[in-house]
Amino acid sequence: MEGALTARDRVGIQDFVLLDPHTSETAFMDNLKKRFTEDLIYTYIGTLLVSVNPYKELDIYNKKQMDLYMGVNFYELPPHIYALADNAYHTMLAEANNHFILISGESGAGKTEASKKILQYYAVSCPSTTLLDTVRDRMLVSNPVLEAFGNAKTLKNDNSSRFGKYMDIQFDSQGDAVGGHILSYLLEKSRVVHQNHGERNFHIFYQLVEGGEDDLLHQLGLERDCKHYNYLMQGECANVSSINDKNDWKTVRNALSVIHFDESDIQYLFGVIASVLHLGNVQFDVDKNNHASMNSNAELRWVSKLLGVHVQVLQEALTYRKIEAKSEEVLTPFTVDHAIYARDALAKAIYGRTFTWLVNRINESIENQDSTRKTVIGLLDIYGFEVFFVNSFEQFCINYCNEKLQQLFIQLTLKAEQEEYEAEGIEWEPVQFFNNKIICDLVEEKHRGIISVLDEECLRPGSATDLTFLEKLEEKMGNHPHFVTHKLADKKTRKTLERGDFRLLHYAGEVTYCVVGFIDKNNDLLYRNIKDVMRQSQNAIVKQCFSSLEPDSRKRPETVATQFKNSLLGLTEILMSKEPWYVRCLKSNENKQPGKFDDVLVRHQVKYLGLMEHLRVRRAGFAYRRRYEVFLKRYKPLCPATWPHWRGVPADGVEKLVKHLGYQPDEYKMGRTKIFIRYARTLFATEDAFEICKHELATRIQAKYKGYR
Ligand code: AOV
Ligand code: MG
Repeated sequence: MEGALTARDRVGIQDFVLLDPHTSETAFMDNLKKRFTEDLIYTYIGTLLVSVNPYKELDIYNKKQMDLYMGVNFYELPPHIYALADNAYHTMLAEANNHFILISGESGAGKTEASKKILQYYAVSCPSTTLLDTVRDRMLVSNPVLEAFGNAKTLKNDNSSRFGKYMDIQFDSQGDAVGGHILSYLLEKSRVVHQNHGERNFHIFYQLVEGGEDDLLHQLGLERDCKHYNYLMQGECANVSSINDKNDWKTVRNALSVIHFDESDIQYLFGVIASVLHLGNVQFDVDKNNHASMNSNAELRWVSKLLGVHVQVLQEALTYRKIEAKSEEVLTPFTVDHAIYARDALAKAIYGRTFTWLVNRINESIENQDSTRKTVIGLLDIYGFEVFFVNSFEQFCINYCNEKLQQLFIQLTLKAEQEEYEAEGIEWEPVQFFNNKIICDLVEEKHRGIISVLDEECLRPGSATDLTFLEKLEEKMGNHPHFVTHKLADKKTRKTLERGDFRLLHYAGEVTYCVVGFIDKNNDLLYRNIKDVMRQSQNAIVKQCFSSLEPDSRKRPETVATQFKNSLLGLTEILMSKEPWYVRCLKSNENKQPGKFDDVLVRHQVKYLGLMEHLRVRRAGFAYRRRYEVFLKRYKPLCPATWPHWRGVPADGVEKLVKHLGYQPDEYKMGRTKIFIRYARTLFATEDAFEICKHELATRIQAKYKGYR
């Protein structure tokens, strides 16, 4: 039919590798958009899955779909997150090794949703025994609990992850999901005491205030209205249309019982949450000596009651600093600013440590007790790259983390490719990537990187300030191509920078960081006497959180940035020991608008995520590779010698098959276990021939059956 659109024209091509070998970025974008318009949000680049956030519910995540994808070859069905999950799973089982799925993309691109879908797929689809169902239930419900405590509304995403999460899902040799383990990374604690306009504190606070039962609120001394609480109102957006705190409260409450929280745990846990809300309302007065003073007011009494510490002791800890001088203890009164600082530091510490406690408790409940060998699939869902109007220490850490993951992606894709060609005895031409190692080094290099400079300033007693930190950076980084400040900039760029800023040219774009608060946040100091008081707490969670071995108090604790750097190093090692799968999430538009595809925004992400380069790498030597058995199984109807059965060695069958199809010698190479096909068009032609053949076969079979009737 002339003029009519074929299905392929309409829905695009489901694997970019099958596009014309000289695919331009424009053709790439056209394909992505075409598919997105048809609600086809997934497209492959080989085995990598590209996902574009549709910002609307699609009817593609249900049991029926899960069943459809179970055990099916990657390319037989439309691209789907289930297909990737299923392939990782079956490869893990077949090869008895560990895998991980790296989900990346900027804030709001769909990482957390993708990771939930994968976990659901494993929990629902894998074989199971009744005994294990409870572990799976617990793994599933750990999600809403951790999201309640670790996610928040930001300007980018109404459910933004404010911590990094790596979850190992453990499988036994039968393929049963038998347990899990979660590692969490740097929670954005500063959010507890401060939120920017249009943002919220962590969800759990609103859930408790909006959804908590009357009795519970009464016991915690809370009013059912967020506007009473300073820590909830700074962003002036307690109510968000996309969030139903009341319902979410029910989900979380129910989940807590599934993971075996008893009534006393619940009391203590929400005692902590409520104590933070009351702390935020504690105010200080100035006395005649310009020192902070306070009456033991109702809010303070609630904090003391909920934390189980004496009110006077608490009051003293919030208004005086205890310094040990020789054998004496000296109490130095705080100014109001200091007292506010100490109060906020306490709120952050209680919340941060409780979050860690919660992760540990969840781990206990999803842990698999038996010691038989297990293989794992690790799911990595971290906070995505983010740029706000004002960016601070938190964005610096988050964006550094994304920089590290991009580096890992680069290393693994190149490494994997090289190793595969080598193992199969195939020669190849490497493709050049933009290597962001230069930016990772700029941030993390020992003695020279930004984190080292920051740590040095944090350790320098007395006169170090955020601005001296900036000066040191200017001295050290000088003419680094990815670093600029007002002082170092040329005339044009200078206009876009304030004096207290430094700008990094990240792989994903420029970010201007305001240095204010870097030193404090990196030090994350909590005065000793406050810690001592918390150690006496009658609230079992708080007591436990503060009693665990404190590092030697004479040694300086590691700074926040250094701890984070080391934990990312640990994560990289964990991941490097496993087989990678990738989901690259793209944000379709900045306004969370359903079905809107912003070309400029998407193109930018395609660029910095290196998708075109990845495509080129996939093609550099050979666009496609398939194990001989798999290739033969699919295409054997195309050759009389292999259809319906090939009884010899699969490689010989494949050789016969491709010769019959007329493959030219330059079009393919026979590796040790796989056939490598150089051009996509070759496979494309084979695929087309297969479609026709399938159709003919089906028609013949139908005709045959008709004959019987
Ligand atoms: P993120 O994890 O990548 O951001 P999310 O996974 O939280 O992003 O997605 C943001 C929002 O986009 C979700 O709350 C959904 O409304 C919508 N969304 C994402 N994926 C889908 C999908 N497959 N189908 C329908 N809607 C979707 V961040 O945690 O901020 O880096 O730090
Ligand atoms: Mg997220």
